[in-house]
Amino acid sequence: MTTGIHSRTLIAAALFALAGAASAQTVLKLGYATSKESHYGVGSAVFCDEMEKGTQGRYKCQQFPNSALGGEREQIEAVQLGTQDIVNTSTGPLGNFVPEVKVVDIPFLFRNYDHARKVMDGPIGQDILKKMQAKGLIGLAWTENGFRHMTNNKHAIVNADDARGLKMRTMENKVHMEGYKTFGILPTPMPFPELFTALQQGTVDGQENPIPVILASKFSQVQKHLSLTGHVYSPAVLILSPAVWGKLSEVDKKAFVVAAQKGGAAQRKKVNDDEANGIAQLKKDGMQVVEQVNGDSFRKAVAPAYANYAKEFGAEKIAAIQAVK
Ligand code: EAX
Repeated sequence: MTTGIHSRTLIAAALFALAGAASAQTVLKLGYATSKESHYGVGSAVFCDEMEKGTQGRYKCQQFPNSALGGEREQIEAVQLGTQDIVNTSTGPLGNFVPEVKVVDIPFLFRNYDHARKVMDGPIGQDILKKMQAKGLIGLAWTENGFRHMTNNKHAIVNADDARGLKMRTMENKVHMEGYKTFGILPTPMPFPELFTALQQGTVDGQENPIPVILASKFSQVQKHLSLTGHVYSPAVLILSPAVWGKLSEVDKKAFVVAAQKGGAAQRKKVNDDEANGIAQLKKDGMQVVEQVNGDSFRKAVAPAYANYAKEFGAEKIAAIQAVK
């Protein structure tokens, strides 16, 4: 009798353990700079859904929008350390971790969205994604932040000369800062979470960001002028911690990558929508918008910086990116 009860207890315990294993779910912390409704939020939501489905619910996300886990540099650091699992981040501070990324941050390198997306999805972009691994970061897929435009509180910017002397917040990105100096801008690097207050208090005259960020962060409340300078493309990327990646089966690894690619596609689609509808909204919100910027004046100003870029990244590399049709 005693043995009977004992074995029944064992069987029950074994069944309980099995059920536990089947329903075990790992919750991964995913952070990004802007709101849940923004392009980052849309892309992250699709990634999370697809990742959960693709792993039959073994993995799911807990999302931390609005820089709740810190600035992008801090979040990349945390993912590298494994204290955060995933970040959907612009390449802004990423070149400080993975130098190979920096080449895609060169101003006026990409002609338009089509060109930029082709490069990121092609061999050059995919090669950069793989390079992250050696630095303790798993680049799952490129997402997107968008072409950056200037806003400020002083005056309209039509020509590069109009930007001269403006104190502008930039990302913590040397490639940008070097380029922007050729416009006469005084670049002031600052983490994104400090930006709204800095604009509000006039610590800086302006900033530059894609339309989806300007919209989501309500910069129209603290900035009068917007110029569609499109002076640089801002890629973004879903990065996973190697601590998580190392535990995934080959099948789950594939599911994460496919989910990230779908997230990236959704994020780009939201960027398209914001580009199409956002400018009208920002005008409604009171911004003065210069749509016809003298792009040639900016390209001419930045040309001398290309000599340094060529020295740092190789003229062939830059030419190879420009040559993508
Ligand atoms: O990634 O820091 C920035 O200006 C970024 O464009 C923004 O946080 C979204």
